[in-house]
Amino acid sequence: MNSNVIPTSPPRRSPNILITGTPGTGKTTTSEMVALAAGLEKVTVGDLVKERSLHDGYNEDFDTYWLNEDKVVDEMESMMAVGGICVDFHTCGFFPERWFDLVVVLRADTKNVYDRLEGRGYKANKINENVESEIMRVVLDEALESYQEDVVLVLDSNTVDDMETNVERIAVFVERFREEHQHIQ
Ligand code: DAT
Repeated sequence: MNSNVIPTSPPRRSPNILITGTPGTGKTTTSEMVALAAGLEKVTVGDLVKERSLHDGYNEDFDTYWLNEDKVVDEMESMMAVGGICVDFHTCGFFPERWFDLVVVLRADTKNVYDRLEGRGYKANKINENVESEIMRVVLDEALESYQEDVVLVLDSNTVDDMETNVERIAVFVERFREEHQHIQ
């Protein structure tokens, strides 16, 4: 990010939240709970990429699509302008900074990431790449490089208790944001 440029968010009454983290940290589960608890619309970018072909083909080695970032941003722009969206994706640096009022980075212990991805039937190379990525804080560093520090919230996601506490905390943020922005037409 160019630190001389102050991003301007369009006024919105309801916040946009990004929930990011290494695969297996609990993004999908947490964002579903956040959407329910806080009355946000959930957008799982991985599903959108598949459903609307926002990719440049399939990467057989890693069983995943080659993301076309420009297509994703174009597709999401109009919904993000309205506000009230909870986005879930495992990478975060290519989204426009102005889209998000809160960027949550979920972290989990290596063993949990490993077990969760193994349980999902991922290939060994994909599990190892993600476990290494979690150890190296790849997504966390990307978030800190891409967004203002005070917008980034780093939360542990190891236990069900963690998840419930995280959802509650994010829901409180949403409620406060709405109170503070209720005058916006
Ligand atoms: P992600 O979307 O980051 O890949 P997920 O929400 O699909 O992760 O979670 C993967 C699995 O791990 C799923 O079976 C739910 C479980 N899980 C996630 N976060 C958890 C937590 N904090 N405590 C217990 N289980 C969790």
